[in-house]
Amino acid sequence: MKRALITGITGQDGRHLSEHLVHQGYRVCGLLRGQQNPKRALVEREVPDVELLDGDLTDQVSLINALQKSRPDEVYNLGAMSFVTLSWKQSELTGNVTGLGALRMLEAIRNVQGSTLSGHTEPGIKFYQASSSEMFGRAHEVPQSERTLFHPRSPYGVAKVFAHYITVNYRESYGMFACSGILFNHEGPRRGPEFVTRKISRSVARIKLGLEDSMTLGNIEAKRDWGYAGDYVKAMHLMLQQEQPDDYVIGTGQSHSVREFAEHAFAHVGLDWRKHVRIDTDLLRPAEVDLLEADPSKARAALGWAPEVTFDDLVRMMVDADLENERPKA
Ligand code: NAP
Ligand code: G4F
Repeated sequence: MKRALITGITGQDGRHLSEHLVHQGYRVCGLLRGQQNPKRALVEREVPDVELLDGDLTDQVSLINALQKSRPDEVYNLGAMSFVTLSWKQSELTGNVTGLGALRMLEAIRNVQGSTLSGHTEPGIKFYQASSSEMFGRAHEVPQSERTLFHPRSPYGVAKVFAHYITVNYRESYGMFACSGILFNHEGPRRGPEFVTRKISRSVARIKLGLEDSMTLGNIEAKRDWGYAGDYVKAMHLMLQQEQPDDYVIGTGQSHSVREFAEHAFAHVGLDWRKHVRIDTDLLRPAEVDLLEADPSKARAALGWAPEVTFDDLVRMMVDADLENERPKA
């Protein structure tokens, strides 16, 4: 039985990935932070087979302990402060968790494998780093591939660039089996309500049910390459099953604006978005990422990976799930 340790187990991807790995026959451990983490119950309910271990990406000893307890074949580092807007307000903490957290985990792996600073690590524990299309930021070309220059536009993006390159560096310096998945936006009913897709699907449901009348948005012209999280975690797993470690762009290859997402979501319940959406300039970001669109051809060719859920399916899935969540219980 293979074993995996996942950081960020309480997040959208952690819950999808742990489900996928349990289904593949893995024994899965998840790193849980804090003494009263309110999401513990959610993970226990959704993925009861996962064993939760205490730890925090800002505390290296806790990472070493978690590795010693779980003895994983594969580590998936999904833990991060992942909300871009918050990264301007808590930039130092973002750098510490999202950037240095990856370095701490890589060093913890070297520590438990008994390697020295100058020595090469046996490619024992395989490592996956959750890199992000946010690293492309003010994108130098469209679409973006593994060869596109990075130009991050937020403290979050900058922290992810550090985590990405330290992963590449540990692969090159110590021979570690370390991969980065450069994932474009992926969503679904488990998406946090602070992100724009879920904010829209939730508001659409509440407006349809008569619980609210309107919602606010910031920059509705921003374009993203949106896919379904359940599809994307399969690519993470596939990367660690290859002969050689490498980095891969994961996305659909199609982009849509926030405006289009809202249009589709309101239309799905028979409403006109223009009657319910107000623009709030306070929601604009200090520096915006205007257009992200993936070139996932390397992942298609090398991993045999392709997304299954279309943009239209994704919007419908999220709105339908929120109609169910928001419907007053009898
Ligand atoms: P998410 O739902 O925001 O989950 C983030 C996870 O990180 C949570 O489990 C959170 O735990 C954990 N975390 C936060 N601070 C931590 C700390 N100090 N120590 C340990 N864990 C900590 O994010 P997601 O959407 O699942 O994304 C997973 C990863 O992929 C993240 O690294 C994200 O940056 C990256 N990514 C996401 C996307 C996307 O579109 N979803 C695209 C590219 C890359 P708590 O619940 O305790 O806060
Ligand atoms: O949904 P968002 O907050 O996601 P963003 O910034 O693209 O980041 C997400 O995807 C990244 C991958 O590229 C991940 F690495 C990251 O962790 C996260 O998962 O915003 C999407 C777009 C932005 O351009 C934003 O300005 O939507 C625009 N937007 C317009 N109104 C809004 C809103 N975003 C939010 N969150 N809330 C609004 O009201």
